[in-house]
Amino acid sequence: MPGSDRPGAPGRWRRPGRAVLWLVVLALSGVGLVACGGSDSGAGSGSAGGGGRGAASASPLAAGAGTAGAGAGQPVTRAVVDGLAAPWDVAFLPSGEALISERDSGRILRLPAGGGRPTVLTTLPGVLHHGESGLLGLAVSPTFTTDRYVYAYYTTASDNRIVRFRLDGTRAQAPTPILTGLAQNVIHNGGRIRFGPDNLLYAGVGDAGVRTRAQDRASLNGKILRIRPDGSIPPTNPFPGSPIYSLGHRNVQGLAWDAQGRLWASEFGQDRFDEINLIVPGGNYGWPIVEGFSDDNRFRRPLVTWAPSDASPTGIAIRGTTMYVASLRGQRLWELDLSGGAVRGRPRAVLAGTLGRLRAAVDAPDGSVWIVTNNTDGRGTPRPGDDRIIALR
Ligand SMILES: [Ca+2]
Repeated sequence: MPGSDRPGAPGRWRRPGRAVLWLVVLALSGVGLVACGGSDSGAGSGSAGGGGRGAASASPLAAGAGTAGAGAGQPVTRAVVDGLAAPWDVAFLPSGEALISERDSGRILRLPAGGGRPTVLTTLPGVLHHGESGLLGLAVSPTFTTDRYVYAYYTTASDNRIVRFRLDGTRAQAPTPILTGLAQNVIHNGGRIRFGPDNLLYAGVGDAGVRTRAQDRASLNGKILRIRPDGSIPPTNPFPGSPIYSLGHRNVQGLAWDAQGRLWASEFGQDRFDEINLIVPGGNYGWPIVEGFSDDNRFRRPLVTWAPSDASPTGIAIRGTTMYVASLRGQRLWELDLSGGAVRGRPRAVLAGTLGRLRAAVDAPDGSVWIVTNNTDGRGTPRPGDDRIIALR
């Protein structure tokens, strides 16, 4: 794959003209558009440049409104848990219990298999929450039954870091850092961590507000990283001696693999184009030289883009041939059809106007996809019961 050119032939979702058309279609359809530029907070600068953005509309959407090919109803959902405080990520233990990170408190909650009330497993030491930072991603070792390791990505006063700790019975042991020194800021901290099918740990790391870092191979910011479970560098990484797996990223908060073992990532745009990318080792995804589509062959093109007001995509999950994209400002779940190996047709919006901001989509062991809301972090409008997790069947 490293020698290949672009992922797939040009198609309707790979052309800027189509993307602009798409914005216009959404604007005309009255989809809730709020003009403000692109951190994950939705509290951005409101800079100009995004065509097709109009006034806000709070009206709920029918499933798929504004999308071609709509017509199916809302998905069947089941309430899993509510009353959470700024939840950010979920990881499952082999027992079926779920671990939930709380961004601001630094707590990891433990939810019984099948539901019930969560208990506090541990509070990670030194977590600093400011702006978008704090306790972010979680991952459970793919060999947990033998090593008992849980992984977390969080912000401290001096850095963003990845730690791991052993979970012995109901007790969390003291965490050990495995990767430290990632620049942190109030914005663009990345933070999603996931184990790949190669049993290596991948991390989306934001540019932390300094855009030039994304093209700088001496910086680990603005990258997707890949490390061994102990933090060491795999000899098969694309740049010898470096944890960098791909570069040119602004703020990646979604990582998922398809049935073919290919890595997909979501990325927040500045104020023009959010992106879904197919990630290849050593690939350069353009930021900050290019946002969205470009004819510059140094950079890989996204397979899907949105205006940040329609998406601001964070966590993603893939189940079968469907990708689920949790959207913050877009306040909806986007579904992408990956059958055929690329993105087929247009993304379809579901759950729009029903749950508010969405922070994570997680593939659950029971075959459902868990969706984590994000309305209690100071940027959203909490509803009764927020924040919550629902299961999508
Ligand atoms: Ca890009």
